[in-house]
Amino acid sequence: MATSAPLAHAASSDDPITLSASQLRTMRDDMQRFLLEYRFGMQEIETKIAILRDEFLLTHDYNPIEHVTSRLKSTDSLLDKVQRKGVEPDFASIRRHITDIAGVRLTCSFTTDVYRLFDLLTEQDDVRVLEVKDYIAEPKANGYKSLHAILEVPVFLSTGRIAVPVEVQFRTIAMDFWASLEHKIYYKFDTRVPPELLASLKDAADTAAELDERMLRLHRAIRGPAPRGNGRVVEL
Ligand code: 0O2
Repeated sequence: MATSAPLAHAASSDDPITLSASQLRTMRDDMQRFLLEYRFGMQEIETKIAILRDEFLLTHDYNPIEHVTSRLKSTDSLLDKVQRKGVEPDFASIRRHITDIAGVRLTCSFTTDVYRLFDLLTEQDDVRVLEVKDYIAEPKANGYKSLHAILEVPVFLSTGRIAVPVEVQFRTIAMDFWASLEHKIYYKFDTRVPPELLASLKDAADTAAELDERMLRLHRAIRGPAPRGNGRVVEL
């Protein structure tokens, strides 16, 4: 695939253009191949998480992961973002500027597990951390909490090694519950959410954070200190 091949004019111009069936097929194939690389990157991260979960369960009789979901951005949503961010509509520019084409969301019971999993993944020597946004330490104004990381992993293709960025979101069950409801409300009101609902959502985020703290205290009372992935012992 030509890495700087333009994505026709779909994302940059409103001018009507005429494409032959074979040009359209080539564009579709290029896009599928481009997205496939991200699917492979996502699978690499999923495998790393599955290994950590299984090994943790076996070694420590404890599973720090509640559930894992993954998604590849749809072509429509990718092109929307390309346009919104003013990115040049060619594969090389998209690769450089859009880093959440592949996304993995990892939900844990406790905030301590969120950071433990973050450490265990980012300490692996084939993982490169491109960016970290800690919305748990510094929640967004609306109450959103999650730890975001863009992790670059190697993928080995028949043509050689490529590095693929994957956005990994780490959060607790309570944070996840809140975020999925907030997401639905945001879409239902087409981003114009009534102020009283926004206030109520913020209030719910505070309640969720309080629940996280209380559950963690209870968990610590039951289990006591727990081993960290690298053998160090941390207070849970
Ligand atoms: P989707 O469909 O979940 O992928 P970016 O636009 O990504 O370049 P941004 O917004 O600074 O830049 O990135 P950030 O802060 O890392 O957030 C990216 C993703 O985090 C979002 O992806 C959401 O999944 C989630 N997120 C961030 N803020 C909020 C929030 O206030 N509420 C909820 N519910 N989720 C949030 P997308 O692309 O919006 O959607």
